[in-house]
This record gives sequence, C-alpha cells and structure tokens, in this order.
Amino acid sequence: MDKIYIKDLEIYANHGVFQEEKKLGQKFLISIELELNLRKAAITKDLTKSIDYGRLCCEVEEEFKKESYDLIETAAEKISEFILEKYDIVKKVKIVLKKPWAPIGKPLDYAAVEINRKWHKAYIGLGSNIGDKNKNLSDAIQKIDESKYCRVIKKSSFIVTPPWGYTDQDEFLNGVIEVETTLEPKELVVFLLNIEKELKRERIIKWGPRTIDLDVLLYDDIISDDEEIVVPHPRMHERMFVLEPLSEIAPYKIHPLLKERIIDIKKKLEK
Ligand code: PH2
Ligand code: MG
Ligand code: MG
Repeated sequence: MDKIYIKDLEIYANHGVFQEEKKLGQKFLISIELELNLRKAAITKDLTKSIDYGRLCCEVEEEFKKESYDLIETAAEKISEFILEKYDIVKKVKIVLKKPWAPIGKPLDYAAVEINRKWHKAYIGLGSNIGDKNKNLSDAIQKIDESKYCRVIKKSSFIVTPPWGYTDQDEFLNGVIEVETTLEPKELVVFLLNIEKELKRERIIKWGPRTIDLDVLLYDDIISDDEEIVVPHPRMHERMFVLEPLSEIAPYKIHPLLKERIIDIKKKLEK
C-alpha cells in the first residue's frame, strides 16, 4: 500500500502528568504515516483524491491543542481517531509522538509512543424473535452505524428462519452486516453487548427467545480461541440462518479456519 509521511511536526502543547507541564507547555514532535492508495491522485493529478499534507498538519495541530491530556498515549490515540474518522481513504495510520523535553531529571533525546491503528473488517450476525423483529434489527444496525468507531458497509436482507437449537420458540428474523471498525475484537463484543442491553435484551435461556442478538462472526482473518471472543464464530458454519444472509453480502469470503468460501460452506450444508 502507498504511504504519506509527515516527519517530526513540531507543536507546542500542554500534555503531561505534572502540573508544570500543563501550565507551561512544551515541545512535541509528531510523525504520521498514512496508508492509502495514491494511484488515482497521481494519474488524475487531483489533490482531492489524496490528502493535502499541509492541511493535515494544520488540522492535527488544532486537534492536538484542543485539550490537555496527562498521557502521550491518549494524545496519540486522539490524533489517530481524528484522521481515521475524517479521511475515508486512509486505511491505516501510524503515529509516533515524541516528547523531547520530558521533565524527568535525566538527559534524553526524547520519550515517545508509537501506535498503529486501522479500520478492521468484521461481519456481525443479527437475530431477533421477540417484538417488532424488523425494528429490532434496524435499530441495532442504526446504533452500530452511529458510533464513531464503526461504520456499516453492507447489509443483507432480513430473512425469516426457524428456531435452531432450542426449537420451542417463535421463528427468528436474521441478517448479517459487514462493518468497518477501529475497535479491537474484545471492545467490539462489549460495544455490541451494550447495544443489546439498550434494546432491552434479557438473557434467560441459552439459545432462547431474544429481542436482539448480535454476534461477531468474523473479524479480519483472525482465528482466536479467547473465551470472550471466539472467532470465527464456532457454530456459524452449521447455521443456515447465518450462511444465507452472509453469502448474500460476502459469498467469496474465505472462512479463515475452514479455508473454504462462504458460498461453498452453505452449499455443503444444504445437501
Ligand atoms: N440464534 C440462536 C439460537 N437459534 N435460530 C435462528 N433461526 N436464528 C437465530 O438467530 C438463532 C437461532 C442463538 O444465538
Ligand atoms: Mg447468536
Ligand atoms: Mg450472542
């Protein structure tokens, strides 16, 4: 992937744990690496197809001085959030934030942090079998899209499905969405649990009736056995209510563990 670099942009600001840092301020050096495709801008000679680095420096300076943070970690995170949210074409950012005058009573070149952030791609399964099912799914999607940490890229149709697992319950309405998110897998799970709570989900019986169920099916091509987030979702390949809507929006996506296309996994289950 192509890159744009800004190296050691000098900005005077008031970040720091110590009172005198907040009061007097000090020099910071910010380096930025953006991953984006520059080919279109190169060929069309059109700056709007790229990022004006002059403008970017001014915006970063403004953002950086808006608030005073104790930690350079926070200050760096805010810059990366700002860039990823504002510039759609940026896929990935690296920020190095240096503090050359760090008041620690020792001579040093600088203290610094480096962070790498990007838009990850995740597929989320949605299901509802209580109340206004269509509204429950739509409300959940809207809440996900409203977050500055997530954007909904694709949405499948909603399909009516018979209950799977615990069968003595009303039929479900199911769907799948593709999202881009800057949240880490565990953060995404917590974010989705909160939306379930907001939509009055109660957990009574395993696989039982629910107003809304939001499951992370896939997260990039990550394979994880972490108890809190097992991806790929361990039962997705056995569930037509997942494979059907997923194959509508991502038929050729390869299941990272089974190494098969979603459309082929679905065909196998149909047999
Ligand atoms: N979810 C379950 C259990 N069974 N059956 C259908 N048809 N749709 C679901 O979303 C569903 C289910 C547990 O999450
Ligand atoms: Mg589920
Ligand atoms: Mg669930």
